[in-house]
Amino acid sequence: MKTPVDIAVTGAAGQISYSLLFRLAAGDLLGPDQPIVLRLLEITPALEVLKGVVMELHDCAFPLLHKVVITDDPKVAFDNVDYAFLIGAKPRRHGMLRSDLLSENAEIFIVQGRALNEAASRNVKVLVTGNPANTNAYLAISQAPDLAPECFAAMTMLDHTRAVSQLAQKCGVLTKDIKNITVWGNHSCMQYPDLHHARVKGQEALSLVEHDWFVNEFLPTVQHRGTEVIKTRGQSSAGSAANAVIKHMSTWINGTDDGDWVSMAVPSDGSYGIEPGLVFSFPVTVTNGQYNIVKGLDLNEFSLERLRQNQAELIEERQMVRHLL
Ligand code: NAX
Repeated sequence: MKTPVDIAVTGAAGQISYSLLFRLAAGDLLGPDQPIVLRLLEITPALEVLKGVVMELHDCAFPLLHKVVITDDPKVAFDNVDYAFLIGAKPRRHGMLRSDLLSENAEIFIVQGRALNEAASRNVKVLVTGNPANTNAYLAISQAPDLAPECFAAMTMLDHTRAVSQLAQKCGVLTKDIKNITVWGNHSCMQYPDLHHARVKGQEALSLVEHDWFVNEFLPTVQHRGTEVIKTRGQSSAGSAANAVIKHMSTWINGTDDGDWVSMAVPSDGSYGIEPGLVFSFPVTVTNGQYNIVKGLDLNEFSLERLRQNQAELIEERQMVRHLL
């Protein structure tokens, strides 16, 4: 029997977690012979609801679920964890300014960055999903000097899988036939889902679809998909977000397929002119549990302009929370 692995999930009583926790306990991330301990973090008023979720987890009698810890203390949640899913964040309330939303969430990720620095395994993989995900990840990294910045990433995998699915539907192929799509930049409506290097069954995607479709349908559809889901379902994406959380982390652990890459928001190393340290979504490959930004892709002026817009938005977000550091 393998030693159980500790996994932290924040915002554990929220809707994404309601899908994610059952998949983690079923072995969807670490496989059918790896026992786990779930360490679940919530704010104090949500602990009662979280107890109900834990009752359901126990009711499933998952053989791999060795223990569940629930807490409102980040240091307890992150104690010696190998994987941390930072999902909990405050939603935007009616009439709230973007700068207020950024500040309120910044405080959460500053506290959690410090707690990770103190308590987590030195090889922890931290995936930030709570919005604004890129800036929250940037803040957590800034508070965790004893952890390598490469221990952190923010999630643009849902944008990536949305883009893959839209292109597959347009071309009448399966999603497995699509390779080398990139979502660049910020996990916001500014994001740039890029088809210039994408391939469909080995053929260049942009030779198979009209340029007008790429610019005027594909781009806005992927950029605004989250809003469309809220309009249609009445609630924000949860099942698809949990799926993207699992896909991001399992790719980070197991590696990318030969000849393909995925999109992850990671600290920039200066590639493509993006300011070093800014958490920016790039095409990445993963080997031996380490992500590497794909270098040297040719970007035309259309693409470069969109990268610059994303960089400007992320610098503005950082500016709005800098006083808290
Ligand atoms: P919910 O509002 O259902 O759940 C959030 C949970 O976080 C709540 O239970 C709340 O009590 C908890 N929470 C708040 N502050 C906390 C703190 N300091 N410590 C621990 N827990 C805390 O939201 P849900 O639909 O689950 O979405 C969670 C976050 O993911 C949101 O910020 C959302 O915007 C973001 N998303 C990010 C996506 C991405 O691709 N990066 C896609 C999906 C999602 O929209």
